[in-house]
Amino acid sequence: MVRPTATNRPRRRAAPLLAGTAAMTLLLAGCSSQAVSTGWLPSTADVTDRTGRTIALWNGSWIAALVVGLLVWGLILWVVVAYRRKPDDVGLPAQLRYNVPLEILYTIVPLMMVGVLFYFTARDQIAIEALSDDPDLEVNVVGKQWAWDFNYVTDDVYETSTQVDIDDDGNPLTEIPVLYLPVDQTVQIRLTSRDVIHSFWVTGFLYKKDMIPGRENLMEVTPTQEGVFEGKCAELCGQYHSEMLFRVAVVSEAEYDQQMQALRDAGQTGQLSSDLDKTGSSGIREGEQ
Ligand SMILES: [Cu+2]
Repeated sequence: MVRPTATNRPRRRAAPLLAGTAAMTLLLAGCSSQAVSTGWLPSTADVTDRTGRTIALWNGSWIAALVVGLLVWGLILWVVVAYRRKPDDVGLPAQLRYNVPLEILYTIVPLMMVGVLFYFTARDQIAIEALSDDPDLEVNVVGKQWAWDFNYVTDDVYETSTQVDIDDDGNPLTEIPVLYLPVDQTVQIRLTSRDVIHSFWVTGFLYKKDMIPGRENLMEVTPTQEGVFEGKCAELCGQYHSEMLFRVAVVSEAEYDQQMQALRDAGQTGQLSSDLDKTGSSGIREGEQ
């Protein structure tokens, strides 16, 4: 048998290391600084008045988790190496139990970690969920299987929609309903449902909230960047849940006014009643009045 020589041994060990380094370099090269700074979330800090806070909380939690992870992995590696079995060891090593300082340490440290995560989460949640007394605009978004109605409360007009048809590749075949919001204005969104539980989710806003039948959930946001943002239902609500799509268009005040006028011109004034069922007809059957 030929024993490995001193020269070929390190090379064999270096091969997986080199492959690992190459893979890591490729992976990191694919990350733009933008992706890193937003923690790979589908948004940036200037989309609404609240996205920056959400991104900071997300990144902070990851950094804290990584620091704890590195510490734990380091300690594991250290004990594996430092306390490995020596050739002249016999029997079991000395067994350690009822070490009170150690037990206090591993009870208190996790409690402190939970406390830190809880503090920052509660602080940001309170700020994100805050409602103002006089928002610039009120909108009532109604979820229904499997589409959306938008009641522009302040402007007293409405928009209604039916389910979006999607082909096998996920491309929309019919028009996706659009909720228009004016930039830099605080909008209070009142969320309701006509049938089952849905969830109003604007991915770019990094914000979503359930729509529960018989209840009104409130959320408030000030969009600070013009653009079109994808929205979807985030609560499995039946067969065509995946086709329950919408878009939020954040536009200038002039364009917003134009859109409201277009709805007025189309005769869509007033508000859609919450008594309507999902087909858009009155929930009251004939003869029941
Ligand atoms: Cu839904």
